Amino acid sequence: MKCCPKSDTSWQLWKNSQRIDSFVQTTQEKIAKVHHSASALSNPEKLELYYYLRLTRECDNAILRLYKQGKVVGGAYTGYGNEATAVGSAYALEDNDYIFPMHRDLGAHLVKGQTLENIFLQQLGRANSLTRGRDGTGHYADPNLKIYGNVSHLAAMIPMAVGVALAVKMRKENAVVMNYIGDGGSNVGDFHEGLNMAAVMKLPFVLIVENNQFAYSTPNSKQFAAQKLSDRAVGYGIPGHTIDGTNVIKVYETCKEAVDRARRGEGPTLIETITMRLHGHSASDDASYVPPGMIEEWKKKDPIEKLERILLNDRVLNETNKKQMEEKIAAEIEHAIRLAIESPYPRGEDAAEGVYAP
Ligand SMILES: Cc1ncc(C[n+]2csc(CCOP(=O)(O)OP(=O)(O)O)c2C)c(N)n1
Repeated sequence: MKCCPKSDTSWQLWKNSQRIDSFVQTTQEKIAKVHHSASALSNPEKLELYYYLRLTRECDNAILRLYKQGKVVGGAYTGYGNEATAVGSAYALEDNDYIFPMHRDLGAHLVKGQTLENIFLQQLGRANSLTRGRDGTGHYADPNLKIYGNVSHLAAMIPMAVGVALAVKMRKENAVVMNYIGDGGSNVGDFHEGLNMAAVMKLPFVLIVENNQFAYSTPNSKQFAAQKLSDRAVGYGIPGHTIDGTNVIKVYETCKEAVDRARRGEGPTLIETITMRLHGHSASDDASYVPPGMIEEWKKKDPIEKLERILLNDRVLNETNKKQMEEKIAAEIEHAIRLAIESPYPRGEDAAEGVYAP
């Protein structure tokens, strides 16, 4: 979780400027705000989760806007509907833990400490982006933050992430590897090989299966016959959970338990989060294959509105601090986009740089 980030993240800036402590209701809660010590979240931490959910959603909106303006390099993939899974899971991690997110997990990048500047430099394919303009999506690695962005071939990332978990164990690092896969990706052979090895070797590994009902246009019913994807955990001899992936607090609590277990050396956990991909697969997909009414029905469980209702009810959030947060997020995103737009594209003559060994 990021209540005390080491880096000067946008959250820290927002927190400082808005005096988040004034939202803390009681001194007792301040005392309880011990970094990573318990799975029960304090009010400032819940507010922080809300901030990350909103930041993720607004980043996605900005990416879609830039895509429509022809400025995004390649496709645009949002995490609409998956935000609580991405944010709640990454919030359970420490700075020295590793993430291998997939294409719906912008929220996990942000919680892990990725800057908005880097996100937009990457989206706009600029020379000073993490891939030096060679890719426009989350397919990047940032070893400083221990973020290893998704491998395009679905599930190929799982054995890689398990390999890192093996290295962690061999080096006796106090770290956990969290890896994400979709319902579709979970049916690829690498899923079995990776998870089986992690289980047999009791590696510090947590696999999140984001079951958002569709793999591109293929519904769950045409992908697998199991009732729950977490039932597969039995075959590996590890714990498996199926939870509401739109409830960020539930996601955090379940992941925290799994992360703690992995850190104690007790091996991996499989967590299936049930959610819905509220957009098409990418900006060029209108999702017309989704049965009528299904998206509308799931919008009632929007992860952000769900947490917002809780926070308003508990008076952690009010119209004033909500508006302040909205304005701050909008300004931060605008600033990052401006920086990215003013940055140069890579030069043609540098195209082979970093591709071949000297
Ligand atoms: C092995 C493989 N097959 C097909 C693809 C093309 N592809 C990219 S994303 C995607 C859908 C993935 O669905 P899912 O795993 O459920 O994740 P979601 O996009 O729904 O979040 C497909 C088919 C791929 N990248 N890799």
